[in-house]
Parts: sequence; structure tokens; C-alpha cells
Amino acid sequence: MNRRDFLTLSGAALATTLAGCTGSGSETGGDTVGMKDFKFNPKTLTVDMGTTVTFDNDSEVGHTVTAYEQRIPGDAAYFASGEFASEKAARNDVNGGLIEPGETYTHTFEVPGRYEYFCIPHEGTGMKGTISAE
Ligand SMILES: [Cu+2]
Repeated sequence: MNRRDFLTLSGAALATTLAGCTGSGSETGGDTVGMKDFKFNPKTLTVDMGTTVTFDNDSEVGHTVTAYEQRIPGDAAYFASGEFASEKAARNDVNGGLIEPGETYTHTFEVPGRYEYFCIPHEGTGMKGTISAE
């Protein structure tokens, strides 16, 4: 490998590192919630209003991110993986809301307040989380 090739390669590696940083970094205002061991991690999270949260299924099974319709700010839009318009619709089509292992779902929290959400298949075992936007 000559010196020029080496420099080119280094540049590419550096770009990749920076891109990875931007994707998961808090510097951009983004935040990530994992789903390992049938839990949302972290279970509670406080973000700035307008933050896009990435829910990352870093586990081996499918999960949903489904808001409790009565436990989000009154003027906030309903949200659920699968883009359902209501909690009832989400519950009626569990497979339609599944985030497969390795996949992500994102939601932007535009309205300040407290948002409680859960995973439909694992609600009974306590797979629930809370996000506060302020
Ligand atoms: Cu789950």
C-alpha cells in the first residue's frame, strides 16, 4: 500500500466513525431506547421537546412501541410502531406493529409532557416505559 492509499483509507474510516457518532449521539438531540431482555432501556427517559427518539430492537425477538392513549399529553398525536391511529387499532394488529430484531422505530416528541408506552406482546410482564419531554 502506498502512502496515498493509506491516507484515502484513513479518511474513509474517519468518516465512518463520525457518521456512527452522529447516528447515536446526544449532540444532535437524538436519543435511543433499547429493548433487550424484554425491557425498554432506559425505562424512563427525559428529552428536550422536539427530540426524535429511536427505539432500537437490540434483542432476539419482535417488540412493539405502543403509546397508552390515555397516558400521553392531551394535545399530543397518538403514536405506535406500525403507525396506528389508536391504541385499540394497535392492539387489534399486533403483528402489524412488530419491530423485528435489528430494526428501529422513531418518534419525535413535539409536545411537552409525560408519555407512557408499552410493548403489546410483553405488556403483561412489565415491558413498559415512560418518556418525558420538557
Ligand atoms: Cu416486547
